[in-house]
Amino acid sequence: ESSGQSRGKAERMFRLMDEFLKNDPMSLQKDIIHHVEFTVARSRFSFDDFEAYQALSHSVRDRLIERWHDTHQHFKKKDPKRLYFLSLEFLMGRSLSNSVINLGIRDEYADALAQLGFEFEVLAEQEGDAALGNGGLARLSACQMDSLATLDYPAMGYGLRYQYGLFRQIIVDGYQHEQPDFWLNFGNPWEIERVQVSYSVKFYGTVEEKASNGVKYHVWVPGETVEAVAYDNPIPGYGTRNAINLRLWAAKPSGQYDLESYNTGDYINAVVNRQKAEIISNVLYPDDRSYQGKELRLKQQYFFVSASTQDIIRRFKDDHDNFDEFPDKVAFQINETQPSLAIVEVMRVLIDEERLAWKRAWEIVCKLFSFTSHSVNPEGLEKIPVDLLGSLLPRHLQIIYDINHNFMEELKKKIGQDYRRLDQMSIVAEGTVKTIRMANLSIICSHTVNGVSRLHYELLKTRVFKEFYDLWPQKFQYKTNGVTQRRWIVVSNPSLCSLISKWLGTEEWIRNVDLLVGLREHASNPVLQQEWRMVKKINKIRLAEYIETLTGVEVSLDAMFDVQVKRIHEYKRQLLNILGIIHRYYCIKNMNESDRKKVVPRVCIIGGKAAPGYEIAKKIIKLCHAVAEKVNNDADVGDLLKLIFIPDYNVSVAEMVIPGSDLSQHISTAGHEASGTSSMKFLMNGCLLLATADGSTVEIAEEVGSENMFLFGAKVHEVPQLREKATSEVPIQFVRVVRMVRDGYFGFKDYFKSLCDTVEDGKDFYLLGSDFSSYLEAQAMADREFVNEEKWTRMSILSTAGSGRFSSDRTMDEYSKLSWGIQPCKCPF
Ligand code: B1H
Repeated sequence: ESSGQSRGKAERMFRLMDEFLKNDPMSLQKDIIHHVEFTVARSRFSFDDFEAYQALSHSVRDRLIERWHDTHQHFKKKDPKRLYFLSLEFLMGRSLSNSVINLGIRDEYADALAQLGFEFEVLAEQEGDAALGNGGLARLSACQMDSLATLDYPAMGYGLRYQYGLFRQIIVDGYQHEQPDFWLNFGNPWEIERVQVSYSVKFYGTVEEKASNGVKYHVWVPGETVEAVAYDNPIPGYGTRNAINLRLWAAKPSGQYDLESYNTGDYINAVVNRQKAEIISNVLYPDDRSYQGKELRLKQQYFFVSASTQDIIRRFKDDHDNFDEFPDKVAFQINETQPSLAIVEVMRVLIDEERLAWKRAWEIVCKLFSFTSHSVNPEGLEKIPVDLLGSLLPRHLQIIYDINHNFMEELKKKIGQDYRRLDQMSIVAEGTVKTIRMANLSIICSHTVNGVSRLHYELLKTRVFKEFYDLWPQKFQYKTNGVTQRRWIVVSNPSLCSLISKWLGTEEWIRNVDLLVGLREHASNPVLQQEWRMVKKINKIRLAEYIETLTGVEVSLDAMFDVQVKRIHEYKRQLLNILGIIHRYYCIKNMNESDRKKVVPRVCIIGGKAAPGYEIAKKIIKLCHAVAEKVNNDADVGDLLKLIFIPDYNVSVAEMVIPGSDLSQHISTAGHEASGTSSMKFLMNGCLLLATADGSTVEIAEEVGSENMFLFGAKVHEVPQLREKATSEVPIQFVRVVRMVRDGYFGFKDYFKSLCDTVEDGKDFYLLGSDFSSYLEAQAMADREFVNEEKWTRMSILSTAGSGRFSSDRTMDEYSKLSWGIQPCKCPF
């Protein structure tokens, strides 16, 4: 074909396409019905809500794909420097509402559905969550993808397509049980399977040294090969045509046949064995922050890193014939240490496959990577046993040793024979089990190391990575985390969204969240206040109905809804919350009738999953249920106090719980929460924060003013001394509530013993006892303010107004300018 002919063909196709995707309600109706009949293959005369949801999603998917193709073409044409965001976890949640809102066609779809006799909200509820992650780190990745798309950054996410996401939590007799999350069983309209985009990933085997023309090189002869197949998930930006890609890899048996076993006649076993390859992407590890040195986990890490690296290098080589420009066109972001083998993999490809000299390859690698740490605990850092790494990835271990050798030599020149320090900074940790320190590898090979809040950055500099900070202060930065206001206000709280737009006179804050400060001047306006309370009421009704269907407990809408939802961890101190509730219960029980009239009614809501092997966290969940059982059925208490545990807390549950809460708790022991991001979502939704000065809350207080929050507890610098103290001054109230649990007041005496032991004087590592008095004071303060409607509402409005800094839009702009060196690349409409 001549170029003229092919252009003619392209134009004709473009015209056909142009007619295809119209967004008026009539066209949308036709389109939905078309998908009912031909995609879902149900009769257009009879389909249920779930089938309607499927058809609707496919119709939306078509529109996503259109923009996603155009964005891809545009990036290819412009060839900007691109960001590749590598993360082993993405907590995307549901896609339908978010997609139609970002595409700007929500109302059109709602109209179209209404005419077909369906309600958009009802269909949206049919969707299950994509829960390919554990908690904050994973949801952060999801928020950041939304911001990157919205801000037109030429970015792409890479991760693993787990067959089973995070376990479902069910509660039986107050105990947590885990069930598999079969999220793909009913199909997933939000992904595009790309069977033709696949790469071989090698494992095990041996390394051979070869030479050509006197130059030595290494050949890795693998013992196993697995195929990585791409599944693309379009991520639409808001108010832009750009839709970027989240590429998740699934493991499939390799296409390379093992002739031997086929020829020996064991055909059935050969096929069955090949199928085992798929195990790699089967299941997400449910423990956040604990490393167990499991081979399968390491295989997952390398599998996704190798496929992504091959994909990135192939894309670069399509348009470039040498690697000189590689660092000008490519930025790698390493989310925590799990993807850090990418560093070694790029090094390996450059020297072994592209045959660059070590020095040249190393220069390139040093310009590519930026690493974000989310950790605060040096003991929690990822360490991979050398034996494990050496058997699974023999060549990588050699390269790590070489990198470490060079680094140690350099370091000796700088600091001399300071063996203690050399030892701490080495990538290889000697000991009974020799291990590779992934954080050291990441820091040494990255040009920037980011913390996730200012406080976290201070801890990285002075404790976690002190030795490295002293060596390379310029590498260390922080980018305070943020969340996307699209999902956390526009999607999850439509009433608040309309109210904000009305009072600001614009919807522009959805793209430029700083405009929320405009609410400040109206914070005392009685009309806004009235409307603001109305919105809160609507959301509380929705939450109360959910609670009632789920637990059978009826809650009063006049009560303060006090919420703590996050993963269950000792450092997050859900136990402090529960002990505070026991104290409140004790007080109510011991009051006379007239004092009871003055009690501010509370609905205490706790939700979150415990890692399956985390015994103490599981006991906290059981304690919550045991206390709830007693309190909720006590006639003396009535509506004054209710305790609700919300099972299976996940992204879609969060979207309902957060808008419906009055107060939220972020009460980690200072210095243990690197950032915390749920606080930001609550803040945006006008919920007041009861919090310790930890991670992001310190910066939140600077934005909204500490007078608009309930802050309490020991400060970071006080924590070490408090721990040192042989016995601290633990208040009588604390001793009493722990005693009640210990003595079996809530039953299960033996079961709760080890839980009570964790907070005994002298062993109370997370300082529940020493923070208890100030916690109760902060709670009492919240009670006092809550009855002052005018003041509470003003504080609530000021919270939303002060939340602008905590948008992931700001975070992504900072990373782009200061760490990645990328610029927006906007696809024309
Ligand atoms: C956070 C993790 C994490 N910090 C390892 N560390 C994991 C580490 O599966 N793993 O191996 C999983 C998760 N996650 C959280 O990151 C912090 O605790 C939060 O404070 C922070 O807000 C969040 C996002 O930065």
